[in-house]
Amino acid sequence: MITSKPITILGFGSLLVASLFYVSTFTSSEHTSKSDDYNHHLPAGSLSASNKGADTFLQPFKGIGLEEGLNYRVGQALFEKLWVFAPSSTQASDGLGPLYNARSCAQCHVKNGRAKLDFSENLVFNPVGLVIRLNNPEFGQDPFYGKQIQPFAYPNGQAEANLEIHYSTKMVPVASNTSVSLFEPRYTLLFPNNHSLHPSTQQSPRIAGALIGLGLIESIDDEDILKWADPNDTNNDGISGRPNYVPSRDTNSSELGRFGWKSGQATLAQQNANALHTDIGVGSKWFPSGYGDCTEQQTDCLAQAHGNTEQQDGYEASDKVIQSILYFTSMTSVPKRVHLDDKGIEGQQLFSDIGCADCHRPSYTLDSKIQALPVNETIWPYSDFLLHDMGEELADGFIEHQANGSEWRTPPLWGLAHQKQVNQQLRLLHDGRAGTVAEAILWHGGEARKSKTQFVNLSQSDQNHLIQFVESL
Ligand code: HEC
Ligand code: HEC
Ligand SMILES: [Ca+2]
Ligand SMILES: [Ca+2]
Ligand SMILES: [Ca+2]
Repeated sequence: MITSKPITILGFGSLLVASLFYVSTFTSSEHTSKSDDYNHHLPAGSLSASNKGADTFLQPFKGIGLEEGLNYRVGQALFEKLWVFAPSSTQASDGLGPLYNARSCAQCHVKNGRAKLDFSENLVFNPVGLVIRLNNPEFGQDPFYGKQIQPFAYPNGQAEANLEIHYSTKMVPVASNTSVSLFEPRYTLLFPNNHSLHPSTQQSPRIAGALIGLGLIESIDDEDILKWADPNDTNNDGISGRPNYVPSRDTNSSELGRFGWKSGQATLAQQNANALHTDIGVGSKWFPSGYGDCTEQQTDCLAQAHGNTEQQDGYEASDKVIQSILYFTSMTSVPKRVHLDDKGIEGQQLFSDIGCADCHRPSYTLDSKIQALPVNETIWPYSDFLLHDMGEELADGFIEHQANGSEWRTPPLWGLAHQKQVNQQLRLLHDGRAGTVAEAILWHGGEARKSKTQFVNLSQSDQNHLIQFVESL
């Protein structure tokens, strides 16, 4: 829930030592011995990309042709393009808003990585790239504010709301007489006009994630994902991955969701078109309105100009634009992992021993095609793409199709090693509240409580090895 909670201090009072012992292990060592054994240093198989510093997440699959490479860069340009308000002389770029969260995809997915949060003390104000989604069980969305809060508006228009995130600290014990501070967010929406949210509107804060390997995720067979589902926990291990079935505008039926923090979207094409419409305010085939997220009650918003033109098939963005962005998001590769020494390999063993791999499923074997590219690879995303109850502390109370208010999709862990060099920050979990892998683990509850407790009970050096492994992915 998004509510205010008092600061809770657990544990050993003044004996607490803050999280100093998590040494970062992003270096690559030259060990040979055991470390040559590990077989999944190529998360996208032979298609894996190399390390390119801040541009590491902006690389197409390795080995594609020259023309494919050019198409990829055309898609990237559209992903980075700054949209402008209609009407404008450049009809190819107008259609922004009227209400919007950002002017380009890349403003939130920074360098194709995760959004960056700017902290000032324990406060974040109007973060670009962290959105507040809205749902209402009766109306499907908030009757006044729609599907999402937009903090930016048309010229002389009013933002829907400003967002303040306050963090309070709580210490949780790990290992004997050591503890880690967790930062608990509290979300406050400040409405400049007299409208508040409908009393039964649910809110969900979500950070923009890294957009790597998405074409590979899309080409995993439904059956392969579903064979890990165990909705009634018939094998009694306390873990009940559930599929989310979500409406598809492409096939007019329900399909297995796999994108978004609650697996709320089944296909990349629809996810992208939805983002263009809701986040930027640009309509296209599946979301044809040029008014973005304006609702019927927002009459000032509906009185603004839209950018539908013949040149764009009668929409703000033509199918060609959508296809080109789709190409870019489908063809982005996953970088190679950083080298693991023997300690890290022990960490890899612990990752399965204490049950992390029960949800963060290591691998899939693909026999498929992405855009015209044949793909026969074993990939290592470390996710089952299913929903899990993660306990009250992570719960947002937000229902998204079959996902309930405490369920989240297991996020893939690939690319985690490179996150920091892409946007100078590591912000983990659905709202970026965790700044280290240890913090992320300590927030795990619900179905993952058992695994978390086993982590806490490991020796300090085993904890470090496990973290070293996760940070190598
Ligand atoms: C205002 C910030 C913002 C903008 C702008 C934005 N996104 Fe996102 N994006 C998000 C958030 C937040 C999520 C997580 C959504 C969810 O959980 O439902 C997301 C999720 C995604 C995903 C799913 C990723 C996954 O791992 O499942 C894709 C693909 C995506 N966005 C593509 C795009 C494209 C393409 C654009 C531009 C047309 C775009 N986004 C613009 C914030 C943004
Ligand atoms: C019951 C399933 C489950 C188990 C077991 C589990 N996780 Fe997770 N993990 C999740 C889910 C779901 C999330 C996303 C939660 C959220 O964003 O609120 C997550 C998030 C994470 C993240 C943050 C990823 C990101 O992109 O932000 C890390 C790191 C992580 N888990 C590591 C681990 C480790 C290490 C273990 C073992 C100690 C573990 N997990 C056990 C389901 C699980
Ligand atoms: Ca528009
Ligand atoms: Ca809105
Ligand atoms: Ca089970």
